[in-house]
Amino acid sequence: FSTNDVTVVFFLGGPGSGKGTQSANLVQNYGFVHLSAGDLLRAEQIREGSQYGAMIKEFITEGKIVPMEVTVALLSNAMADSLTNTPPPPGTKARFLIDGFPRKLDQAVFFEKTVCPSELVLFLDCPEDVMESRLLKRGETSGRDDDNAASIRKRFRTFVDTSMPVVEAFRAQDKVVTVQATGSVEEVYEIVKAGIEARGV
Ligand code: UP5
Ligand code: MG
Repeated sequence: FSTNDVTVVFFLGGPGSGKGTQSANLVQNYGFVHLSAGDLLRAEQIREGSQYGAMIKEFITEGKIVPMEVTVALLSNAMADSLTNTPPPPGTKARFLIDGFPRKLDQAVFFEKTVCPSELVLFLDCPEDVMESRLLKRGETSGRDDDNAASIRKRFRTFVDTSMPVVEAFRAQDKVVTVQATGSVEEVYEIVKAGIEARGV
């Protein structure tokens, strides 16, 4: 597909900051197609015949970042599938909300060069104690391999060391809308909406 046909918004924030939750609202009200890199990796992990299943499980449990070739291929395939199966109305661009990616500087550079540059970056800012209690609570029922205290610690570490520099790099390009993510789901969404509308995306 051509980059002229799509608008890409990256949705970043620490583990448990609320990216998935807020994405659901954005899909409803702003016509985004939501692509969660983590969801795509988890689907690939359990796909019959995938050569990456064991590797993905290990990386996710350890809170490490899966090699970008795998993630970028999953994302660009999902974008192409969406454009084929549910093309946007004539004369409009498809709008992709890419949740939880890029998590490392080289991924950001590679994706923007080979797939599509981003228009905007939404960043959910949330303290670790809030994220931890959300994730431990979700872990009671989620079945996710990484919703346990040991994996959560590792995910936080990776986020600070490796993923925050991505946010900072986009901030230097004035692409970031930062949203305090500690309020209720509804309160956070109001701030997200205001940020998007202020940028006209
Ligand atoms: N909740 C949400 N908002 C709330 C609020 N305002 N008040 C109270 N509760 C709130 O929310 C988490 C929980 O909090 C839920 O129970 C929710 O109800 C509640 P959610 O919306 O799921 O938060 P989210 O930010 O999406 O958290 P998630 O755990 O999905 O974030 P991660 O970034 O850790 O997970 P992701 O799936 O993106 O990645 C998982 C792993 O995949 C990574 O650690 C990595 O190993 C791998 N990965 C890669 O290698 N590369 C990638 O590009 C992407 C992922
Ligand atoms: Mg998520």
